[in-house]
Amino acid sequence: MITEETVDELAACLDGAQRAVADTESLADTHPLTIDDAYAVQKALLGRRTGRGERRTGVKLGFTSKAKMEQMGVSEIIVGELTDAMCVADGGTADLARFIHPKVEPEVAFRIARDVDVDSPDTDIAACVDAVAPALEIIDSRYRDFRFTYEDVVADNTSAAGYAIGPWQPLQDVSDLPVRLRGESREAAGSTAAILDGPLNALRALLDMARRRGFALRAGDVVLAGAATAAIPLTPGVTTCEVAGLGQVSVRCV
Ligand code: 0L1
Ligand code: MG
Repeated sequence: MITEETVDELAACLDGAQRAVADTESLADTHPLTIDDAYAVQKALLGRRTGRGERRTGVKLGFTSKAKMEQMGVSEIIVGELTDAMCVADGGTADLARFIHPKVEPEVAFRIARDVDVDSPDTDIAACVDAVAPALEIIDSRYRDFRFTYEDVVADNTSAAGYAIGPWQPLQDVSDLPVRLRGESREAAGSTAAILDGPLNALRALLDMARRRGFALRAGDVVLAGAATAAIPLTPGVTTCEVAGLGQVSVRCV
């Protein structure tokens, strides 16, 4: 385990990169991290954000597709935290100047209805959720050219940079719904089944991670369950995610 001082130093580096909109080198060469180290850096990073007055709004899951897990050589999802500063209203505007090299993913979001007892073996995570919505996630790795190790990306709060949530709908079966992501010049199509064979499985994987990694899941939290297609670059103009039967959400980038 790296020292507390190093945890703070690495969190300051990643925080500085995000705030200065300037990429940084992978940490792997200079600071070989364990996965425990990486989550400690992520926690310190969130502490810096909340210390400046940002409010935590939920969590996001990454590596929820088999293809991405294989590419990274891992077998578990990664979890990052969301804050109100990352939230863009549905139909709202995001300033591209805030980001280094942003990409966007079509996702499904869940809303946690009550505080979750993550340590109880009897907890049924699906029963703690009351709504589901189409969502867009903006990812913006702080590492040069999006080149990172598994530990790097966890330390960097799993590239979390922004999100928008469409109209909340009552919880329903979202295990295999067609998804379309449309930017001004690129688009992608897929299915919610790409998210761990159904986003409810992603919720279950999140509960396991919450137990093992100490994430809180509280009433009102948003959970971004993972991407239904590969990310596309976030570019000027309108980007829309449509999930069949759920609705759509869009952001306009300037
Ligand atoms: O799925 C995701 O939200 C992406 C997680 C981080 C990996 C990346 O930046 O590509
Ligand atoms: Mg994502």
